[in-house]
Amino acid sequence: MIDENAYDVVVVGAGFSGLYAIHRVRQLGLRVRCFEAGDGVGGTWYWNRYPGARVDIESMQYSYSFDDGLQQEWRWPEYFSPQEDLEAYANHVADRFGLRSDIELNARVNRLAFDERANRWHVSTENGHHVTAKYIVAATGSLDAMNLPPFPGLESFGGQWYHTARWPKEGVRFDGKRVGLIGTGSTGIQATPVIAQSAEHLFVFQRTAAYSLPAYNRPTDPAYERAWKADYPQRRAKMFGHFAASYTENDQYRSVFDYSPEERQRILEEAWAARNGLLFMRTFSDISTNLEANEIVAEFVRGKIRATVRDPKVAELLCPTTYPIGAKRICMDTGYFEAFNRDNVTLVDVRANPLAEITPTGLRTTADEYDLDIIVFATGFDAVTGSLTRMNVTGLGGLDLREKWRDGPTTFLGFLVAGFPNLFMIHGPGSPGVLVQMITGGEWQVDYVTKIIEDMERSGRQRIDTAPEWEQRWNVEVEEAAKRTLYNYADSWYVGANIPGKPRIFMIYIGGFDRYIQRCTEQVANGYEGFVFDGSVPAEPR
Ligand code: N01
Repeated sequence: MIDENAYDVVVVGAGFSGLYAIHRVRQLGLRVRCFEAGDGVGGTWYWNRYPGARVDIESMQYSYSFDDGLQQEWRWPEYFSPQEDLEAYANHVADRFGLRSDIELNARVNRLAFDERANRWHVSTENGHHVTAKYIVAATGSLDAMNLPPFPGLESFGGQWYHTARWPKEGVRFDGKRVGLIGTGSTGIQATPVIAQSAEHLFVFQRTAAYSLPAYNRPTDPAYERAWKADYPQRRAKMFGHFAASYTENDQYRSVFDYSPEERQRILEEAWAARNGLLFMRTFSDISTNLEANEIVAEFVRGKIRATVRDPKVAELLCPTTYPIGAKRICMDTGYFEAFNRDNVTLVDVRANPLAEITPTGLRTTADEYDLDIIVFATGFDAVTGSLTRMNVTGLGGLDLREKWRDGPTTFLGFLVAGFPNLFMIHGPGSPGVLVQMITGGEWQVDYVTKIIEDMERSGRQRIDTAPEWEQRWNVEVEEAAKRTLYNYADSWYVGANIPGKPRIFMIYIGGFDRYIQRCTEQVANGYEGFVFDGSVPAEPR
């Protein structure tokens, strides 16, 4: 008799990687069930529906490549899509490929336990589902577990408060309201100008100023769309061979020091006027690797802030000076700095005067009190590991993933954890994750993992694992790649510095998507070197 609750594969999360994983697993003829915490599909683009939410990579690339019919027929109205267009696209994909019948919505996974005698995972959800599966594909997203710092007094607040990553579907009305926004990362920077348009007054509480570049969003030019669609296969192929999984017309750039100061200024001005944020960061080859080169570009960007913000004191406060440009994810905005020229927007420096408590009527810093009707927390995420550890995962011998990662995450090739067999992570720690264009990166990882599943099913294998020596070796590769850059100079979520007590480890492989593909492919081609099947003895790393 068939056990209705026994699946070959459980996919956790119906974001972009999860949706594609369902599709691929089905193509293998295996039984799949996807559990999704939200009441709709889209993952990041389902949850992050705060005002101004928009992707920072052009949508012609930030989209699936696996089906040419899909990429030819879909139309992106804007160059950088707003959240609602990305959510609509995820829904279209779910319908077009008939994925919904395998997705359980409103089902947050709260327990994953490996049964080593049966070689099966037991999966439970908050709303009472209990199933088993041979394999888990954890497509839980790098930026899913929201970070709400424990501000004292929050429960006493008499107004409304929201976290940007759990924004209500019906939206929030700001007109006539005094609003406090805490956090000036990518999210706060996108939300500020939109909230400012309707709020009676907006107070932006800034702890660290951020580098932000103009998005130059615009309606999609039909000629640009035609060019992409005519050339999609070639461009996608280039993306799969590109260090950032992106397509650029010209990646031939040189050191800052190859140019005279006047030439640099001209190049930067041209790039500022013509290139959107992420491309601007590729103006010179050494921006991310040489502090002196970086400072030249950082100072140029500070000059733009000073030229935009009328009040020199506010402008200076908005100038980031404590870390190199690009060492935190660069932000892209539409009118962020301009918003501080409005009479109804006030910047509050909570580095100098930290937030002390939330009060029944607003918020108190060590210097002042602010009466507020609404507080918006744009305070980010327990990134990369949070969505995995929050699921209560136990592997061989009952080992808890939180315990295993107490001193920082360890993985082999960013997708497998020793002692947690048959559990495949997409965009997991040690993978290129958010440092590459994530839809393409996710597609590649899903293809890789499903190929492994296919191989295992064909050869009758029950269990795939790795060994701590191989994790250590991979961690060294991840660390070495990070050391060649300036990323370690910032207290960012990349290193877990935004969560008190989280071990400081660079959690993302920055050696390049192309290099990552090569490394993953060669380990498999070398007879699955570094992997352990059915409890066999692992090979020693060379
Ligand atoms: O989160 P963040 P985010 N008191 O962690 C502040 C992606 N994304 O949601 O820097 C006061 O970057 C914190 O201050 P500090 C993108 O990858 C993409 O903005 O720690 N302030 C910081 O200012 C991005 O990197 C898009 O000193 C506190 C802010 O909150 C990632 O998501 C759009 C505080 C958090 O910034 C995360 O971005 C949006 C405290 N106790 C997001 N705790 C696009 O595609 C935190 N902060 C464009």
